[in-house]
Amino acid sequence: LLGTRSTPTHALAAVPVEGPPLTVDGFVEAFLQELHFGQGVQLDRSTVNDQYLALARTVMHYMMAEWLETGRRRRAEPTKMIGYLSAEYLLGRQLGNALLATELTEVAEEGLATLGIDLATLRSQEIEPGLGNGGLGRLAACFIDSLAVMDVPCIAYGIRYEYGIFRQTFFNNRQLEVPDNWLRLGSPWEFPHPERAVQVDFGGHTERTSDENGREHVQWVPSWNVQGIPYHYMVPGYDNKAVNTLRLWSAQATDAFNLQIFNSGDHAEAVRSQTFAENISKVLYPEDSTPQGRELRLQQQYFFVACSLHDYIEHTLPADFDLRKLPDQIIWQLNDTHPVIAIPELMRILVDVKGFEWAEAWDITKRCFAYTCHTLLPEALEVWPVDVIGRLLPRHLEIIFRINEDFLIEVRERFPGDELRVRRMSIIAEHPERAVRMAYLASVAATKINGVAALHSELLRDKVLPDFSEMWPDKFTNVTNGVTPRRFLRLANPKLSELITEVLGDERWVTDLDRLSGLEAYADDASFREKFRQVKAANKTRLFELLKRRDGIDVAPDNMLDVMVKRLHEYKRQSLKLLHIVHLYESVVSGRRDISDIVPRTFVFGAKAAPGYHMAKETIFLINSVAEKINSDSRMQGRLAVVFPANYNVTLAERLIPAADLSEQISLAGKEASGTGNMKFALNGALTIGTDDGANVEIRKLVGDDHFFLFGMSEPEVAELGARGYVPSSFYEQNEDLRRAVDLLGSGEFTGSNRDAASTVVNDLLWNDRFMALADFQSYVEAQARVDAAYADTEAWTRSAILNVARTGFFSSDRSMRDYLDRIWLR
Ligand code: GPK
Repeated sequence: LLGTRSTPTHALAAVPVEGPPLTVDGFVEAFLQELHFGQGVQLDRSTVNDQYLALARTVMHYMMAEWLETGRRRRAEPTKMIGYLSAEYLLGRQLGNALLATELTEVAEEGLATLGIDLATLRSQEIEPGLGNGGLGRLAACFIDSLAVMDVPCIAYGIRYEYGIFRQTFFNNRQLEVPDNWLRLGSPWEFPHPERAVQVDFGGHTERTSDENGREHVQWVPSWNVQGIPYHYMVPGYDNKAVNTLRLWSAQATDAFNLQIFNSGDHAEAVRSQTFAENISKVLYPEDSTPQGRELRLQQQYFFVACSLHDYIEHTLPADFDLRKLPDQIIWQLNDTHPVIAIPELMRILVDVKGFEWAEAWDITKRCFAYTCHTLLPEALEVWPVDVIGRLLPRHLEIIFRINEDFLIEVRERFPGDELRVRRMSIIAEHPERAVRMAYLASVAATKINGVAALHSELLRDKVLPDFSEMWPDKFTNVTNGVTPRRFLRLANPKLSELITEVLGDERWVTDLDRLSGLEAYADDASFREKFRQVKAANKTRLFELLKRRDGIDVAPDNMLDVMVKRLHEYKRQSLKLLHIVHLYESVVSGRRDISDIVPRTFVFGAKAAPGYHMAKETIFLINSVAEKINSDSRMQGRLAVVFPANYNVTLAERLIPAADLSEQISLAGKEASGTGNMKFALNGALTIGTDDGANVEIRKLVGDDHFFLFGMSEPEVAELGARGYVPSSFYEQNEDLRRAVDLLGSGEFTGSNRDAASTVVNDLLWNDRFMALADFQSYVEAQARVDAAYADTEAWTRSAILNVARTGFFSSDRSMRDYLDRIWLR
């Protein structure tokens, strides 16, 4: 492979690079250059897409100068850096953030206007790169934003999926999945570096030889390979001239492999092998919180991890680097178990390729990795069958076995005679089939293991990995998740941002979110509350215009906006929300309650279901069916409405969250690792109705009980009810409201008198209800009544909303990054 290291032209001093001038004229000139010479089109003939691509490239010129300078500055003073390994980055649209980072928003707006172009139109032309499923992928995107803002050296590594998370549409109230061809109109934010391609091997077998000292050498003889082409994305800071790198790998057939087959005359086979190789980065697995044990997924995982380690060791470190010092130079942060195969890969590189003794290699490896767990559902912990790994990565399997052997010796030394414990802790599970427990492999190798919220980290220690925390208590720590204030406050809510800046006096809060506490005092200022309400009202109008344009949905302007947006999963309990809605509807149509007694509400859902998750898809069908019925019932007009815009994504979140009054965070306690949507809502002045779960616990503690609607069982109560034996039907029998709601839902009332269509969900609630929706129903309905009462007092509600904003600065992902630096990365 050519040109893998930069050419040694040390004689040529680096020339300072400057972007175009930061003036309207300078910007317009740069933009027209891009239009003419990048897009090859004159302004009068250009399409919106031409203009969008030219604009993106223009903004990139400004960022590029800072990116090059950041690289130069960092090379001059090398410090330990972060290698963030994540199979997902749910980035959202790039343009708005890039304009913000380069301080070009006004200049671009003005400059484009002189050409008769509307910036907002170009912004809506961008297709967001949906290279992630939900919370985990979005968290990675927030984290790399914060690291750039804090000028911490980080290379984020991942996969450049050709198709991201599917586009959701509804047909007859059911979810249909459409492939997300996000690259089809061009992708201006990336630039490929084919000359830095990395070869990745798969399959084959291993061979052993001994040298004259009797030392054994293992050679992996792979049977096929692909190459990874890096695509670079710039990750700009804010007001600090720092730009980090996101490096995403795209799979291609290796030329040698292709040509050999092609020359042999089998053109069809050559094409087939190319397709086969390219399949590796073809599509994002749409599962969330469930492991999908497909071989292709393991190929994806090893593919990006092997590319990334190679890229760092062979291309980023100096040529003569002493690998014994590797832990001083880098820490690889494993975003869940998806990249855990990096651990045996580093061992393979050190032992087989670089000639290290096993013990020394292990000592190095153990100091290079840290592991973040994002779940509490046991079925979501990744496990790979031994024969799948053996077939795909035979050498890695041997290495994993050896790591396990040494580890179990350590366990036996620490706990003599405790063979039960040895079996429990083994990286290799024996039942139901021999398989590698990736979370255990990560736990054995990692310097630190962290959960993503205080409660989650506690449960991780005590319930998910108790044996490991007993063995290595100091490995375990917590870092509560956070969200980037740039995208989710400054960009998504410009009106609130302006108001905040007005009263705080400057924009320092954007990078120092604790400053929001300065708003506390204004909660008691009636004129400020009035302004705050105007912002919320304007955000609602903006959202409703979008929903009208995007989905043809009409929303009553004055209702309380009650929002539940997140992936569809049983543990998140969209069905509990649905039961509440049906309960309200039923109590009115049965005449037990007058519609005028209900505070007018619009319920908003946004949720994608994994294509193979039957119960989740049936729940979507049921929500849409209930919405259809309620919205067409004249008695409900302007009083109760349910809207479910299709294809909830980052772009829609940015419009929805700033408009919300009430944030629904209603998972069963002990199941939601953290949640991050909950933080975004609070920061934008929505009040939360929620269980004592995930980061809700910390949100409530910070905003105070008076400004948070808590309901439901606590985690210990859930555990206790589970231990006693949970019988959902007994709750159904003992609660008339619940019984009526469940009966109506199951009656066919909402599903065209087709009972079967509702029965999957209803029967599960009655006879299984793993996540105890029926047990929490009464408490939920009571909390919703408290919401109604609170909302009726406009001034008090506004005060609470302001206090939510003022008290949640803690949830900035900048703070999360500081915690990682202090507790895990130890720089
Ligand atoms: C957790 F296990 C997983 C997963 O596969 N995907 C995913 O998005 C989420 N998550 C958790 O469910 C959230 O509670 C959490 O806030 C988020 O990861 C980020 O940590």
